[in-house]
Amino acid sequence: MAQSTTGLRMSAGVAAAAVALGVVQLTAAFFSPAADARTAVGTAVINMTPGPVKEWAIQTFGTADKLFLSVSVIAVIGVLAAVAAIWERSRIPAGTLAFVAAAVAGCAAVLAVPGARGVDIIPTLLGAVCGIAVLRFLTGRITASEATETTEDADVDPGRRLSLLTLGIGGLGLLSGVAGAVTSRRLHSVSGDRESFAVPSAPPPSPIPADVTPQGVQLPSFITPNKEFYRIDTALSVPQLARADFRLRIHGMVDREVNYTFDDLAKFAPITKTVTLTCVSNPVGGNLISNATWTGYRVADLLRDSGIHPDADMVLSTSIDGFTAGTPVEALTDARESMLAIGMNGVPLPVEHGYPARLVVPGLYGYVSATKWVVDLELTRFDRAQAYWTKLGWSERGPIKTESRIDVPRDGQKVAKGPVTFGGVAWAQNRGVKGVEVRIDDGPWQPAQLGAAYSKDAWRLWSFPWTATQGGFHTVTARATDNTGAVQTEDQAPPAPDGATGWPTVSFEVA
Ligand SMILES: Nc1nc2c(c(=O)[nH]1)N[C@H]1C(S)=C(S)[C@@H](COP(=O)(O)O)O[C@H]1N2
Ligand SMILES: [Mo]
Repeated sequence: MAQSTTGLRMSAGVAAAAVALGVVQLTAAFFSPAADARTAVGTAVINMTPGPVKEWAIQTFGTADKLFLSVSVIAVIGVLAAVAAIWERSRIPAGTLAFVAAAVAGCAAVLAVPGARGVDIIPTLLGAVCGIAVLRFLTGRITASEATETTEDADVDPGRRLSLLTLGIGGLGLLSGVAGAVTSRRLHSVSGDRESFAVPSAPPPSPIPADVTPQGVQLPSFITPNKEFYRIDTALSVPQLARADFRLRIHGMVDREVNYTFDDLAKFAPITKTVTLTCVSNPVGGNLISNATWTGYRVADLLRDSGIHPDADMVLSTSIDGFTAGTPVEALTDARESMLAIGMNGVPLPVEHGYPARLVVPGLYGYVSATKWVVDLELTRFDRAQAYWTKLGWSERGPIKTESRIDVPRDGQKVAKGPVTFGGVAWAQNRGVKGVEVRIDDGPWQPAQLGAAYSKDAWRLWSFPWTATQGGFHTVTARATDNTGAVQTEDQAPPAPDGATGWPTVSFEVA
């Protein structure tokens, strides 16, 4: 019989954990977002995960990395609770102690959230108390059933009754968790705030000519629709920062500290620019790259009144959730017109892309420049401050490398004999793409046809008409040249520490 009660005890642990998490989630809805221990713990896990593992998660799961993390965290908690519950006895309450330890960890994670206050641990404490109560109640009943079992008087199987009770309690925990998540989304969401915001009209950008897109091949659209724009960040739940609560503090190595409210920004002249963002984690051939038309203000204008000290060489930007990026002062103030963006493709920034404001710096990978939900710009020096990814071993400087990608054909695609058009994209932000060359098998490099160059900060679409004559397997390879004359390097490098390199190659079969 010992075996079956072990199973029961494990289920009791899982049910107790479900109740604990459910109570936390439900009560946290009525506190500040920091009180959400599930998110706080997940964020702590992200922060403590070694760099290479994070990199692997981004590479493997891309935009779904957070779902993977949430599921893993919940699975780990469930397994720990199940195992701990096996050892819960009245003399040595190991399960209870495990719950207490989890509560301590949860409180620590909550208090580590930027802006958290002492009261924000109340939901975690409540959850722990309820979880422990359920654990003791259920394990107590299980122990009692073991004792009565020998009498064999039961007309109803006590194990079955206990299983149903456990299932019911666990289900209640799950329900309150879902209710809590839904409620907190309702209470904290800024989507209404966002919808009521009219992006200021800036001088319109020059219209995008039809010939930015090569004919005869299905390529990504020149402007990426907001919904398809890649998303990478460390935020487990998307920060909800209303315009009324937004402050941008400029401080550090400046003569005058400045604090802007969102409304203060309106005194600056808005601009519109089309800029391609790229993630340093993008492998050769990857899709962590997208192009949008941004509306916002020149960072140079925002910095102008603060009196930057001449020896400051870095702006450490911080988001409301504590992410940081270190950007050269020069990149933020030179002619490339780096922006504090508030609009994306004609609408307010989507919440997951940084509403109400983010940085957009042409020519630098996102990890050193593109801070979303940005609230703080500190003028400092590269030899004094380190940003989030730099602490994890990534390069402190992150200029985007001259790269290209083959979109057509897909790897392994079958191509019919006769004429076919291949194609892809190429980018070298802040320099511009001058040319793309293509090679079939080990043949000579041949110039691709280029879509019109719209701006040096936007990617360029390219196509390559070709006639397939020889059956069998072939490869196609591409390389870009930027406006400085630099040719995309053949040397293969992984994304860490400063961006992947190598020529993209795709295999296809002529049938
Ligand atoms: N607040 C915050 N901003 C951030 C990040 C982050 O983790 N948190 N990630 C950066 C990275 S690594 C990239 S590549 C870009 C991606 O911007 P997107 O999600 O709008 O495409 O955001 C940058 N800004
Ligand atoms: Mo990134």
